[in-house]
Amino acid sequence: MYETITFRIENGVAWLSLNRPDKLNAFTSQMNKEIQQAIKKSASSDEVRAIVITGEGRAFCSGQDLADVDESMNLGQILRDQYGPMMKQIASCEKPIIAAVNGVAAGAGFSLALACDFRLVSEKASFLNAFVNIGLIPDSGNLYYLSRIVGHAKALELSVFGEKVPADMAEKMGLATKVIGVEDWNEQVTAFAENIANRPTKAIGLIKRYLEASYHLSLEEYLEVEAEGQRIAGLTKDHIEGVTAFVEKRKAQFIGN
Ligand code: LHQ
Repeated sequence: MYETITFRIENGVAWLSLNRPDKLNAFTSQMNKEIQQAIKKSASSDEVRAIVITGEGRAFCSGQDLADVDESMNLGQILRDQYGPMMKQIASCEKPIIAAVNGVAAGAGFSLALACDFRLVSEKASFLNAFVNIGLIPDSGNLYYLSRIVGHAKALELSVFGEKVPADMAEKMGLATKVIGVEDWNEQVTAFAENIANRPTKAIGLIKRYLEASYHLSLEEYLEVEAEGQRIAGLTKDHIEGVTAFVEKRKAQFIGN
């Protein structure tokens, strides 16, 4: 069904893998479309409680396929039509999304990793804000997320110099949730994703929503929407289960609702 990605659901986790390894998983409009279809399916499926985005072969994603770009194109329109909707979809998805950065993440591939909620980073991976090297500005939400994650000064530095950031440096900057050795990669990524999938994922979705909202609201407005969020969380079975398990001194069994 998919031509440029692979997609499967296993143990509550949707696994979405970019699948153009010869081009280091560079984005085409087809790939962009398929990623959005897979995220939409994951967001609406009761079977899915966490989503992993990763890449086949030695790269995570090398950004826009440069062989697909020519001078006549309006890059702004490509962003409005293809990349913007994908980034908004990731931000508004009320399920945790993990980027399993198996190799280099460059250009919009870096932006994709930044837009995810967690970044598991292979020790052989790197991040590259490649845009400036071809005379462009970081796009697909890159500056928005990068400055929030690493701070203004580092975001500017990475964007202006366009140099590779290896995994150990990425971890120091706060870009990596965790750096993982090559030999443990599959095992640890699976364990991390399944651990998240077994948490109260409805509450995690609300945490995503309200953390993002906090940047755009006054404290007074924020406290009001937060109260609504807690009202919703308070109605979940997971809330009752969490409190009951605490009182009964046992491990809670969450269902994501
Ligand atoms: C590629 C690519 C690639 C095609 C490697 N495309 N083939 C832009 C415009 C439009 C609107 C929307 O917004 C954007 C956003 C962007 O993403 S702009 C930034 C685009 N990305 C880049 O500028 C990164 C370009 N790639 C690189 O700098 C290097 O390939 C990296 C550092 C990622 C990896 O370097 P190496 O490990 O040395 O691999 P390589 O360069 O030898 O690449 C292997 C193959 O993959 C090679 O093909 P070939 O047929 O010669 O084996 C590359 O041509 C191909 N490839 N990136 N983005």
